[in-house]
Amino acid sequence: MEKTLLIIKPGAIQRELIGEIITRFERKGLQLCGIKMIQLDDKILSEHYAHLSHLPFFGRIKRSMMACPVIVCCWAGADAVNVVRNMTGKTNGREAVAGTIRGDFSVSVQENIVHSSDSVENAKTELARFFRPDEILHFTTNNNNFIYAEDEQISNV
Ligand code: IDP
Ligand code: MG
Repeated sequence: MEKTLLIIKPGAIQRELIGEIITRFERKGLQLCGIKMIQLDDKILSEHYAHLSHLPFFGRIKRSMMACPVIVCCWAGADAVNVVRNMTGKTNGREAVAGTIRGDFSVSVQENIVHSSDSVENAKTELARFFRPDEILHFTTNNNNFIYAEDEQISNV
């Protein structure tokens, strides 16, 4: 099954939204196959947010992500990257649709609760950035026949 990275950002840790966020993905039918709490540093954030390095507030975005530990999760499922991205919502919490995580819990562009990978290729790079291979667990759950039709239970790593 496809895998993607979700980061529960410092704002969500401080606002005690960890359980709420994890519950959403569990209830959707995605499988949690890696999770840990870590303190991010400038080096890993400079890599992770390299596409924003030209912005005048790049330093501020990184400081916000270092304000306290975060939780990094690996979620697996059919089309997991798109499914998680759609459940995340638009970057700007004020524009994100209600029902999405950002639409329900954020009124900010920067303080937008979670990060999720935006493409299958980036998901692979980002998972490798935050997890060692042995921290992603491969195991079967016994409810897959009720979550997917037979032809949807594809193994696309
Ligand atoms: P994404 O998280 O929706 O993929 P990106 O453009 O990749 O959005 O930006 C990464 C993160 O950087 C955002 O989630 C947000 O926290 C922050 N960010 C992006 N653009 C802005 C901005 O214009 N102002 C403040 N923070 C921003
Ligand atoms: Mg992004």
